[in-house]
Amino acid sequence: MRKPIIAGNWKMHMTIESGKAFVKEVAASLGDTEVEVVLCVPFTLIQPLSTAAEGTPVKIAAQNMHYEDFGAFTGEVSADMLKEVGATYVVIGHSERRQYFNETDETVNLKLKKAHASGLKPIVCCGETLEEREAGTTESVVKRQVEAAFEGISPELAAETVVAYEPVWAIGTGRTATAAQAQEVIAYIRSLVEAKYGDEVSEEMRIQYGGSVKPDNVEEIMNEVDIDGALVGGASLKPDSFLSLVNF
Ligand code: G2H
Repeated sequence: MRKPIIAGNWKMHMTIESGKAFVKEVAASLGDTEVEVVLCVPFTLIQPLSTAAEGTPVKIAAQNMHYEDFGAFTGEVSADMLKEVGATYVVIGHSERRQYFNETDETVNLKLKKAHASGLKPIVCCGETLEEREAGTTESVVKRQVEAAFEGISPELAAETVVAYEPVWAIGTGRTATAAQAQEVIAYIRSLVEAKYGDEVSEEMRIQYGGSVKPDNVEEIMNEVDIDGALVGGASLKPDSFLSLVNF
């Protein structure tokens, strides 16, 4: 049985004060949730929110990292640095990183290896653009991204990796993939994992859907057999809305 994972991706939003208040409010309402609850926050919020979330089910994630341990990489942050300030998870290869910051399949793979080596739990993103979907290349694009990401990753570490399928055309556009569309691609991703690692790993791996998930569509999405969670941007910025997602 895979534990559902609902992750809020705050992107470049929130402050230390609003973030702390958010964590307090959400944690107070969570109780003994069966869901893994993660907040992917800007770098500057990781330490204060990790402290605020201590003793609660809320886990804090970074939205990016560098794949080297240290060095002359102005503006970058390493996996060990993220661990040091309390991050549990790290998002790798979000489409906005791929689109605006030159993230490639190769850097995604290097980051995935480094995250695991440092004891951070990676959430690896993949997904096709609108042009790619319309050209009928969704599966080949996702296959390329997933195979590149997991190059050289052991079965044990693959099983501990979370994959987020986020079709780029559904991100922040209000245009959600239907639950059936999301299920179709996520089942395909699981089949790729099975082909590479076998049954056990593919059954264990959690795969999220992301792209305009909201309180009114989360249940339908989570009801799909291969979908184990959601990576949510806009609808994760208000405690009420985020709680509705967690309580799908
Ligand atoms: C996709 C998602 C969060 P939104 O980027 O990763 O954002 O829910 O706003 O589409």
